[in-house]
Amino acid sequence: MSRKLIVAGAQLGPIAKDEPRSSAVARMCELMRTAKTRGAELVVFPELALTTFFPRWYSEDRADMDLWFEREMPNADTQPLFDLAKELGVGFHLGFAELTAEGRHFNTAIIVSAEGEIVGKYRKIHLPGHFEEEPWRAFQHLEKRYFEKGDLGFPVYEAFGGKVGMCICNDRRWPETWRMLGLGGAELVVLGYNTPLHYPPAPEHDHLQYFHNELSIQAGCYQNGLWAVAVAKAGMEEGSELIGGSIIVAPTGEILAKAATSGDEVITAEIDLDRCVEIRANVFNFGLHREPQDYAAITAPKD
Ligand code: CDT
Repeated sequence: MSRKLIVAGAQLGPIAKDEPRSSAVARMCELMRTAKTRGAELVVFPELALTTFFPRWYSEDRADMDLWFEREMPNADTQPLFDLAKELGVGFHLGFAELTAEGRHFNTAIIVSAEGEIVGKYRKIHLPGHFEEEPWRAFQHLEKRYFEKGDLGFPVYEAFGGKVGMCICNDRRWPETWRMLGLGGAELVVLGYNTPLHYPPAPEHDHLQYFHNELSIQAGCYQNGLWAVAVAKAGMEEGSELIGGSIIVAPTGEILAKAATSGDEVITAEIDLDRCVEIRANVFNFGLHREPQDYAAITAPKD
């Protein structure tokens, strides 16, 4: 049986601070309809897709930020997306800020089936940025202050006829993320990102933001023999410009589709999950060529 499917990346343009979730969801529903007309079975939305990228603002009392978090999923604001997925028979991946019943805060992503059911969850492990206000920055990046490190590891789920894993934004820069997902058998990795064009600690690298995005994702795909759909929230958002460049990447590392704008845009590609074998049976045959006994430093506790 063929394991080909059409996947879509639904890039979002900026979401204003005062834009209600209902508006963001309406935009996503529109993108999902477009993806469906192109035959997509899975639509990938960005990280923290329901609101503006709120970690750019400091609050001494972190409870002030709870308004950006979802206490339930689905909820009244996101139910239309789940309903449309079911109506169209399209699955999706969505990033959002999660506030649990126990009061824990995570940067979370889910996979939702074509029946509108949540079938997978991931909580971001590599949280970038800083804990305290750093007024010298043009804008803050307070993910370390507002989120707890994810506690689910790097799970891989049976979905869309294959094995699907997730990571979120900064995770994509870490080879350990991809190797954990590859070792877990992932054939497709879906991820969203909010990446400012300006990196305050090393502004001399600003012109490399798109390059580093592609470099990380293409390497992750090739070195683990898997597909990826990586999707931006892009454009000038509350004075901070976020990169676009959403891409669909093959297990060979080749980019098959790429966004051309910094706004709401759908990219699609047909992917064949059986093509993972081209890499996994050859240059990255883990069983034959990996030498984990020589990799101990990778999992040793950090200083
Ligand atoms: N959202 C997110 O993880 N963004 C980071 C920004 C750079 S680190 C401050 C990223 O890795 O793209």
